Parts: sequence; structure tokens; C-alpha cells
Amino acid sequence: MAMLSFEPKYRTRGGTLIGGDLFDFWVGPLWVGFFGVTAAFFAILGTLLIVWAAALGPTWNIWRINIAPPDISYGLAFAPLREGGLWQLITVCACGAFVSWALRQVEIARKLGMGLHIPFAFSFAILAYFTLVVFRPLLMGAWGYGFPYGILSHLDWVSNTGYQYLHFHYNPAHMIAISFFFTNALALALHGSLILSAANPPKGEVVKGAEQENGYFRDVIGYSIGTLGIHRLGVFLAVSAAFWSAVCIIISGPFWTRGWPEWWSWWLNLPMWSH
Ligand code: UQ2
Repeated sequence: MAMLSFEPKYRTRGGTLIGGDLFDFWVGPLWVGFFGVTAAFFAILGTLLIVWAAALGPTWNIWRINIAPPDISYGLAFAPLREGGLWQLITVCACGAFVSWALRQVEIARKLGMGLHIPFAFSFAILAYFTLVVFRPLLMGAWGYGFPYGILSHLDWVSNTGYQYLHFHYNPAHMIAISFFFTNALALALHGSLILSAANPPKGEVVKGAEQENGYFRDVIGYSIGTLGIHRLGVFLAVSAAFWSAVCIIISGPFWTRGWPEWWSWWLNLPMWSH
């Protein structure tokens, strides 16, 4: 990895947000950077804390390991390690690692003179996680409203939290989020298949380009969004899916405590129906 001809193109100094040249070097193929160090610190510490919490039992069954947040009665205080305190420390590590990773993306984008689109998009995933384990618990007044770390246990949390609002599919922000997830899948299926159909022809056939890609969709639906446009659409759909997911859970509890089907009574009670 040390002798690549294009190395000088990306192994350029600078772009750091903090620490100047201090961590501006590579280890093998990987750039280090200040936030590479903090990301590694939080990721390793967080993983060790997860193993510690899992070791407290009662099971090593991978599906059933559960690291639960503190009881609601602890409110927003620190809990003893065995009573949710480890969940709190693991959450701090996860937040630290995710934010470090986003800032690492910013530094590398700056180093290479690129736009900040990647950290911008990634920040929506971070927003969704923060909403679940920080913002909503803060608004609800207890860390116990965060979701537990465990394969089956987090599924149970989603199910239980959903049923607390009777039928989560009636949550309007949930509807919007789902629509974005589905549309995102449609767009990536269209885009991925279109690229493969043009750029990966059978042996002996010539690779096709944007002309054919545009032509294909103009023939089918009379419109092509374009090679740059499909990627703008993709980022918009993906980021919107994460954003509306965050909205749909932050409004559940802090801003709406009853069943979501009941929310629609504003529609049923419109004056226009009574005439
Ligand atoms: C396109 C185009 C691409 C694409 C795709 C389209 C040449 C390589 C997939 C077609 C996409 C359209 C018409 C938008 C569909 C809209 C939604 C909301 C799914 O035109 O340009 O570039 O990959």
C-alpha cells in the first residue's frame, strides 16, 4: 500500500480541524488524524464496556444478551454500573465515536478539497441515534426511555414502544419516513440496475454511457433525471428517511401521549363534515 502511484494525490498534508500536523499521518492505508484517535478510543472503550456488561450475565446467548438503560426512577441521574450505568457509559462512547467519525469525514473531505456532503449525510444517521438515546430521554425526563442494547431486546423495545401508541403506522411522521425508505429503495434499485446494465455488458460488447442511460428512461417514462440528478435524489431520499424517522419518535411521548389513530380526530372533527 505504500508505493501506489496515486499516493501523492491523496496523501496531502492539511485540512485538519484540530491539532494541526500532530496526527496528520498515515498508518498503513489509513489516515490517523485527531478524530481517528478519538474514534478509536471511544469505539474500543465502548466495545470493552459492552463485553463487561454482557459478562454480568445472565446469558452469553448472542440473541439474548441485553444491556438495559437505568430504571425510569433514576430520572436523568447517573445510575450504578450494574443498574444501567454501563448502558449510560456505552451510550457516551457510542455518541463520542459517531461524532468523531463525522468530524474525521470532515477533515478528510477538507484534505482532499471535496465537498462536505458525506459528513452532512452521515450526520442524519447520528441525529436518528441521538434522538433515540439522548434527545427523547431528555424530553421524557429519564434515561430509561432509551432503547436497550441487545439483538432481541431492542426489537422488543421497538414493538413495546410502538404498541404504547396503539398503532404506530398512524403516526404521520412515521408514514412520511416509511415512504422515504421505500422510495429510496426504488431509486437505488433503478440506479444500481441501470448502471450495471450500461457499464457491465456481456463479454465482447461495448460499455454504454450516459447517452443510453438517459435514452432508456426517456423511452420508458419520457423523463431522465440525469447522472448527477439521481445522486442528488438519492441523498435527499436517504437523509429524509433518517430525518422523518427521528421526527416520528421524538413526537411520540414528548409531544403526543395518546394513541396515534386518535391523532387523526382533528380530521374527523373538521367543521366541514357536519354539513
Ligand atoms: C436516470 C439517470 C440515472 C439513473 C436513474 C434515472 C441518466 C445514471 C435511475 C431514472 C430516475 C428517475 C427518472 C427518477 C425516479 C424518481 C423517483 C422518485 C424514484 O434518469 O440519468 O443516472 O440512475
